[in-house]
Amino acid sequence: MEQLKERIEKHIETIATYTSTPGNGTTRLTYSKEDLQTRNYIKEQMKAIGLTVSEDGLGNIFGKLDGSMPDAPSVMIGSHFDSVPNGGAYDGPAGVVAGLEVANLFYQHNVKPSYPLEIVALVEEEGSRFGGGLMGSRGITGQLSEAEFSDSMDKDGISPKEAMQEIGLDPSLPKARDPKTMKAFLELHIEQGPILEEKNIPIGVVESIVGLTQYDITVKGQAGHAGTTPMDRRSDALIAAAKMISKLPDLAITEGNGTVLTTGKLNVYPNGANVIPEKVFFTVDIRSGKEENIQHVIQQLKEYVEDYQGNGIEVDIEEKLYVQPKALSETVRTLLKEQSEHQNISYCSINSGAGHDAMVFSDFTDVGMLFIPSKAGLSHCPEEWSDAADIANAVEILYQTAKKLTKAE
Ligand code: HGY
Ligand code: MN
Ligand code: MN
Repeated sequence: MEQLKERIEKHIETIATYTSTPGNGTTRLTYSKEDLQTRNYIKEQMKAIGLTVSEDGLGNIFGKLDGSMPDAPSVMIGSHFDSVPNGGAYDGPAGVVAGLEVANLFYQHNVKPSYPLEIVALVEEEGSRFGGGLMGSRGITGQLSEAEFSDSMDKDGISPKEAMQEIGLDPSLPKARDPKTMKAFLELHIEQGPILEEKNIPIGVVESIVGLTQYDITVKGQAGHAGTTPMDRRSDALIAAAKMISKLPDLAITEGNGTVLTTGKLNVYPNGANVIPEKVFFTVDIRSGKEENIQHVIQQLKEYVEDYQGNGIEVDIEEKLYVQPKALSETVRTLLKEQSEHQNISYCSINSGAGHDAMVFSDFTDVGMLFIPSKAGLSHCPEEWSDAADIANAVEILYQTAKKLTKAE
């Protein structure tokens, strides 16, 4: 086990160096230089353990170990390798590294699967560069529209296609993968919350994942001189936006049932200290375990937007992502629990307040997800940390589970 822990630490430490903000967390935007460094590392690791490596038209990476049944559906294990701005080293990579190490155990022990094993490294789960998110998994499952692929832009007006070409990838929207080619999708992820650490339990078997939606909101007013424009003759986009934003958290609090709402992005144009703001862009992220709670908050958000139209203020609202709450496969959850018991690793059931690629695959194949503890429950920040020994525990459970699912000898 010690050797496995060391391998995991080396993977995580190496991938963590691929950041555009060294010393201030992990910033690895999709199709950036840091993406390319990570992509090359992952492909190199896949080849070293005998996997056949490929990339699809979005740049998702696949490492395949063929089974004795050539056309049988694959057992897939993986996660994403992009990050939020100034995020942590484990959100995403822990799951990719776990997949690599499960495949390494197949390789080291010369395990021959009947069903193929596929290790996957997914792009743009966070949506930090192009907005929305879960882009790689939605592209594989045919839920990414041509418009979203072609028309999305990053903050510099670069599209996913242009960004892919800049790092030598060949962009094309993949055809929806036939669900019959997927037997299961397994993902290890850090919990990103305090529960497992507070309970001192090393493994969480995920039962369900919250539904989530993200909106881009643009408020347009009229730029003007801060000194010569009387207060009663202004259409100040920032004041309108600020009044709206300040009211939004109460929508989630009033909704209850664990509903949460976050405004994470806010840009002011032209952003001059002596200029009345002409335009403000901000995001609204809404999540809940029950779809009706999400829908009710969306409806009130849209009513607010309507309330602020007029007097020279124009508000535009665009839905960037909508994924319903998901319950994960009972069969796979049971398998994961049985394997945890066989390994004498204590576990508990847990629900996910974060969104994951697993929720996208769960409409197309049996999905199982494991969590490991996050130190102080912190994530999406440089302080994010998890113990490689916990990742090693998860690798052992996923390895045994994958052997069963691939009907390995
Ligand atoms: O936002 C999320 O829940 C995930 O980190 N993309
Ligand atoms: Mn993640
Ligand atoms: Mn994340």
